[in-house]
Amino acid sequence: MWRRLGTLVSRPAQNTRLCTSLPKHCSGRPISGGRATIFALSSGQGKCGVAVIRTSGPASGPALLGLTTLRTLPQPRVATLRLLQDPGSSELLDRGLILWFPGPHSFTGEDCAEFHVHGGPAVVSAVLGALGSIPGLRPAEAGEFTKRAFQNGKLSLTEVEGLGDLIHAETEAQRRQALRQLQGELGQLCHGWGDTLTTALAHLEAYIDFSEDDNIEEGVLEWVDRTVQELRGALLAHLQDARRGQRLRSGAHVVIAGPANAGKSSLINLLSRRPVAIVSPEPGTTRDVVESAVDIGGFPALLSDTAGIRDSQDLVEQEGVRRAHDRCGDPAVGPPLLTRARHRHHLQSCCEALGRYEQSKVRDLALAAEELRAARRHLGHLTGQAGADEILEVIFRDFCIGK
Ligand SMILES: Nc1nc2c(ncn2[C@@H]2O[C@H](COP(=O)(O)OP(=O)(O)OP(=O)(O)O)[C@@H](O)[C@H]2O)c(=O)[nH]1
Ligand SMILES: [Mg+2]
Repeated sequence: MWRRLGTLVSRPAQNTRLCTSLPKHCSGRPISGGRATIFALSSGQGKCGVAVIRTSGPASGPALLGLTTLRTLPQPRVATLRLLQDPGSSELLDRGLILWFPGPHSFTGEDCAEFHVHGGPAVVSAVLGALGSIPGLRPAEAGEFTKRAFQNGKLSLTEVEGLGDLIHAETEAQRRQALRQLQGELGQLCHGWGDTLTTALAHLEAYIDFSEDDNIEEGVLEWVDRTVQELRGALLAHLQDARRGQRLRSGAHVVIAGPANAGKSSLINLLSRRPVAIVSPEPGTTRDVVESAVDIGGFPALLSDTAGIRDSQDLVEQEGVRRAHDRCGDPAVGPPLLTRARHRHHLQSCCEALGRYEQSKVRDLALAAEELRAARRHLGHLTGQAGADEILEVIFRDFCIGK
């Protein structure tokens, strides 16, 4: 919502999907039956001091050699200043830093190369064109670098989401929250819960299989019950966070409403630190809803100034008052925020399965064990261990090309 509704604040360039045109000679065929090697401009678009172009895949090494006059690959992870040339025509393209990251010690886990070139559009376009002329290389799709990092086990799904949020973070608090998620805090918590469930399930299955032979320690079932109860309590406590994480990520929408001439526009101007709405001693000044995205102590908020609520004969003002009533609305109504509602959904489903365990254990232990398995599957979906393809597609679609 923050990103979509923040109309009065200039949006950072990283939201823009980069439209890199396909180089003429781009074959995009993977070499030797392997995976295609992808390339893209990974830094922002437009004129700048330095632009970073990177590749990922098996042809990264040949690409690095092709664009430089090197005979052997440079030392891994050490920047080297080289002249860059077109591998076909040998025309000089630029002078820049090159970096070689052999897999698996790279962002994607594959062989990766980076070209730090001068950030002029012609330079970037020439280097991209040269890369596209190398067999096995093709332009990356949006989010493809991150997708490969996930597929190669370099990032969990919640870390991927954290990375996406970090790229889009506009305030300090959003940056901190995203970084925590990127560092894997949520994923680790879920892994811990998953491990607890696995242990409980193993004990329960052992009880089901061996208890009749008296080969099982006493109190196993009680231990499983207690563990499940504690886990359910921990999950419920986590769910009762008043959606703080989601709200921080998307920003709060605050409507400034009240009687005419109360000083609403003066307030939005003060909080925005600029004159977004007209202030005058005349009641009925504001007619249209005026929006301003602000950063209040690191927390994002979208403020809406509205027409003063009063009975008016003026038709234009009547429409303004009607619109003021519409933005106040019912805060409980409206579409849920899909991507991070995902976390809540899986935790909720996990809790429900644990609740059903409680009910079924008195009747049928095998059924109860099945509920523990279902609970564990939901946690797996959250971190991407049990990946649903359509969810992955939604998450990676939010990324820019080159990320
Ligand atoms: N004394 C005083 N005057 C204020 C204060 N805030 C605003 N005003 C004045 O009150 C008048 C109305 O202010 P606005 O900010 O335009 O009020 P509003 O609620 O947006 O008015 P409408 O859009 O007409 O509903 C202006 O002359 C302001 O200078 C305040 O805190 N103290
Ligand atoms: Mg006003």
